[in-house]
Amino acid sequence: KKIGVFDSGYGGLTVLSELQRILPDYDYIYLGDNARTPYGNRSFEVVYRFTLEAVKKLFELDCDLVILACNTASAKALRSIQRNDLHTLGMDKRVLGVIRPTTEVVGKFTSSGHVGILGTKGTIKSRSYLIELEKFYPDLSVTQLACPLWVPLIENNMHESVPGRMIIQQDVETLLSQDPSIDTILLGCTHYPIVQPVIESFISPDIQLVPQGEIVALSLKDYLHRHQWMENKLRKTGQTEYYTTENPADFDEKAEIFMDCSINAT
Ligand code: DGN
Repeated sequence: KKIGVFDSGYGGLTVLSELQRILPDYDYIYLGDNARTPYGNRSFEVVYRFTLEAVKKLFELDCDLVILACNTASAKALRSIQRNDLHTLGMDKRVLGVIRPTTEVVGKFTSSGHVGILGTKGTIKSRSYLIELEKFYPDLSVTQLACPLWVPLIENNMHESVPGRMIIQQDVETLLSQDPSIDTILLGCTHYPIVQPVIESFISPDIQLVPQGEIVALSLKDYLHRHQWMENKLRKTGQTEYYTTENPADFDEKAEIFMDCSINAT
């Protein structure tokens, strides 16, 4: 059995890279729903339907464990799939998201106790981070901001252009103006590690940016350690296959923005 990694587009590749680095022995299948990306502005029902289709496809491709490497899908679809669909799709299968593992550790990065969260409109409006953080770190002061233009900028490789940089800087400054005590910014969208160098070029070095890839990979490592029945059935040949719902040649070309290696998608 393989580990499925799903995102609405390319963003989940930043999580996949960290999974491959930290857990290199397992076999992965990446699925990007590039034909219907972005999910950021879509309704709850639509994100749920699309994500469920992706999970079913990954189960058919022999993945018994699927990571929703997309905050929007994790915020809007994960709970419903876990509650309503898993028992019909197979009790021996699991679907995990990226929000819970991130919120479990994010409080450890801050000394001021003031954290900022950047994400898509869907993630921010769902309030999932606020709800989860409240459970783990009730004293944390959390300010969140939606950055609806970032995913299209990144997917079109425009994030380093002058207008791209201006938009990114403006959003980060808006967040910081809402709470100047923020010392930690969570990049709550799997696309955003791509713009980390852009943010670092203008932000104070005292502010820490927290991408999710490594956090999710370490959390999966821990999960597999605690769930040996799942770990035992995972194939370990260190291979990854890539699937897209759009044109595979386009996927291969753009994926290079997100990964160091070149790939060959189906
Ligand atoms: N990468 C997705 C996330 O983490 O929310 C967002 C992609 C999108 O469809 N907007």
